[in-house]
Amino acid sequence: MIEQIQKIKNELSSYEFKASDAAEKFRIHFLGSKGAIKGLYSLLRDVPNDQKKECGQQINALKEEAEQLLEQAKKQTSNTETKGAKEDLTKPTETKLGSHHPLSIIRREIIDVFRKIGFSVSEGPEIEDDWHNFSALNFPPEHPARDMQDTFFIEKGENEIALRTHTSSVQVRVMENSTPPIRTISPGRVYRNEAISARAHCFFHQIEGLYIDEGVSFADLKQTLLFFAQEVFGEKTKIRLRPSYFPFTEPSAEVDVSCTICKSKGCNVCKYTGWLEILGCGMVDPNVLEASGIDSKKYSGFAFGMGVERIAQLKYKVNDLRMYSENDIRFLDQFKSTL
Ligand code: 2NM
Repeated sequence: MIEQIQKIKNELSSYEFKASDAAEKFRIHFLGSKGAIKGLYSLLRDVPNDQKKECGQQINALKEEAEQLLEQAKKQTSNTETKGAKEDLTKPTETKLGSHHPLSIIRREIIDVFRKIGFSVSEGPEIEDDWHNFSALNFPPEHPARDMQDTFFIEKGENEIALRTHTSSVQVRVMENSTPPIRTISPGRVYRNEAISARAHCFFHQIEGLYIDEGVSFADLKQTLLFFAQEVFGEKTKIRLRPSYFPFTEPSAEVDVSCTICKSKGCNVCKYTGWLEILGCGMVDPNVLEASGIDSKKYSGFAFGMGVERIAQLKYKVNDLRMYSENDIRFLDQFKSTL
């Protein structure tokens, strides 16, 4: 008898609950009306009287142990069952939509405006040689932009390599590799060696435009920029051009749009002038055309360049340039677009 009790005791302690119906299987096996423990009680009849008490106590203890195990097993299966119900794997997941970066939205908008009037998009390397970033663009050897203080150099010496300081370098490549008519805009990131503040950063984004054909005039430039300004800032927008200087254009001009914020009445954004500076432009210097293999007697062209951050600042009233590269979700989340 004792041996039999021990056998079932061992079986009980090594029992493994496997499937979800394991508790019921366990109950039938040990505690059922034809189960192992019930069987022990019927054997108790044949046990000699002086051992009956001892055996009975042991069987009772065994039964109690089995009942406890059963309770535990039941709890566990019901736990996993309710857990399973909570995590319905067929339930659609919650999708939180991201948003486009404000600079991407503005870039796309500007590209779309120029696409309407026949401009293509050209891109080029951010790491440039001296020729494409400076020499071909009529920068004299001693020009301050070539200084370490303004440009990030990667290699100095015979063949200087630097991070491009403007996307005009892309347009030199376009001029070298194609024949007019050329109508292209070059969006991209550019680098300047500046201390980072609200108003300056060591990189920013430009979109430069180039139009070369026979008989392209300054009037074509003005009309193109007026179209651009009215598409981006509204049809009532006016532009004005002020004389300026760039190495690669002659004549050169700075372009202002009528203040979109105060409608030219005067506010702190336009510093009470009624005008906002948005880009630089000019007629491509014949030296630049010739350097890229374009006959400057036959062809003329205009070019312009603008900062994407500047346009975004005016459209979104973001006054700290650092916002654009901090990746703060609270900032980025505000620009929802179907771009
Ligand atoms: C500007 C202002 C004026 C410009 C010049 C050229 C090129 F390649 F044709 F020479 N591309 N972009 C240009 C002209 C850029 O940015 C303020």
